[in-house]
Amino acid sequence: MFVAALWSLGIISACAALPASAARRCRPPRDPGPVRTLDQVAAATLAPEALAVAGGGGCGPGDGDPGPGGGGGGPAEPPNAPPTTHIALTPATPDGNNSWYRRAVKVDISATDNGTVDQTRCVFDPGPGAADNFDVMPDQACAPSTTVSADGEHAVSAASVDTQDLEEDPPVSAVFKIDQTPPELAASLSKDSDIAIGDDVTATPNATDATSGVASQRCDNVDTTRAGRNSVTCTATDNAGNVASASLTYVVVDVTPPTTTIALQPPSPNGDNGWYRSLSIAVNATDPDDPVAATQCKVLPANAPAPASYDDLTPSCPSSVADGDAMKYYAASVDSNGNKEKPVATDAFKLDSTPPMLDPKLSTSPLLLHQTGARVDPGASDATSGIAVTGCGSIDTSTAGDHTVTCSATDNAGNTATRLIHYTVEYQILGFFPPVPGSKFKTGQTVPVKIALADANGTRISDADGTALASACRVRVSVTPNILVPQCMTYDPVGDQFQFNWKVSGAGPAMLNAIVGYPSTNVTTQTTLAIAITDR
Ligand SMILES: [Ca+2]
Ligand SMILES: [Ca+2]
Ligand SMILES: [Ca+2]
Ligand SMILES: [Ca+2]
Repeated sequence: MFVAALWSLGIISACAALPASAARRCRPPRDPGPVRTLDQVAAATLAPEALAVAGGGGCGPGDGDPGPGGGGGGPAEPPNAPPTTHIALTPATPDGNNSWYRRAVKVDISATDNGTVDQTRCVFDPGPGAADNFDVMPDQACAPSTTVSADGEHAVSAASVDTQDLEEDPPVSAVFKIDQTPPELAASLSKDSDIAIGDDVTATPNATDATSGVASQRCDNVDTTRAGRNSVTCTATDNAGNVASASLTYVVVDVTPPTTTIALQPPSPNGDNGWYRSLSIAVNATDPDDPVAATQCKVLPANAPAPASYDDLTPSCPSSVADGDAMKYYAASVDSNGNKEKPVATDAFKLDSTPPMLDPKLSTSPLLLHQTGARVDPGASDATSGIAVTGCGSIDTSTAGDHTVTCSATDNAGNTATRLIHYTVEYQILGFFPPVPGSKFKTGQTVPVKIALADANGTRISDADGTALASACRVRVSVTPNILVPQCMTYDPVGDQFQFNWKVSGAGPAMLNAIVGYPSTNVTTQTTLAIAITDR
């Protein structure tokens, strides 16, 4: 300004004394025009048209050309003014957040002048002092259009000179910043191996951004509710608004085996002494994570070694089991992910569903009419819980013939068996009476065969009974072998005896038989005598 003012005032007339660079800025005008006062120069300096983008001044205002107020007579030539350089950015406003561009920026540099622009210089991202004025900028014409695509904060400065060597000062400048690069994610999990179902696992994005910095970052929740391969997505946004996302894969492992339950039905023993008399067993398995693949079971005596795990069992889980004392039912399951239950579930029971066996036997055989002291042994046995109570009804010998008695037994589980048996109260046969004992039997002779029936005490039966038995042919005689088929004997109420007159036949040794039969039974009472039959 001082130098320019001196020119205007004619105090110095040339730039010969100045350095070469300054000489270009300050070459004297072709037509210096009238001399102006300092006040006039100051007024020109403040004129609006003299202000460039980033201010005016320098040598420009008042350089040689007459100012508005200058000149004496005649029309005034407008004063020369330095060029005005324009920097236009495209897009005009940043498309990202926080004044960041998220794309390349086109920088258009142009200049206007009241005369003719001689040269426009520019410098991108200048170092310190490299854009202070036109002269320090690279001595080459600035490209009208430059596209800047590198991430980072950028500055561009430009200034022009007109053909009259009037330089724009200070230069115009613009700043802008570009971030086209999304953040980088290095997502991590709080637990990245052996993740079990239900584990509390979080994902962290660990985002970084070299240019504009990370504005926000987050990860979705890590789902550990199911076994298997899964993924979680993390996202980050930089301050320019670039978004990055990353997916993190993880594997959730099912480490929980199924739980098997054994349900006895009924739930508590339905017999005596802690015994079940009937039992069904329901086995059920559940798994909190995945399907139950299989269940295995085994039934063993309680004192047998317990199976340790699923593999020690067998594929069948019966709902009914065999009788046994002190049994244990074992069950265990495996899930679809291969987790085997251990230890195995177990429940203990003792089962006797089988009534006792009865095999009654008379203490006395044969059993005679009016015999005393006779009884029946029930012959009870029980293989599982054992006999608790057993017994039979009393034996009735008051009448001859078929009778029944009932025996029963109860095992320790409460199972009861009864059995009705038949027994026959028999007559005692007295005889053979004379003449049969010691006789010789000759063919063709007639021999009276005589017997009597009595009770256990030897008391003969009543005539009424004897007559009835005879009429029913209950008392018979036979000679074996094949000599005399059984023949009805008659009753003699006077002698209280039965008789059959046998006309002897056959020859050789034979057996004489007296046979008493009873209604409703095949039981007979017999007495026999060995005889010898001769021809004469
Ligand atoms: Ca000009
Ligand atoms: Ca970025
Ligand atoms: Ca499971
Ligand atoms: Ca039993």
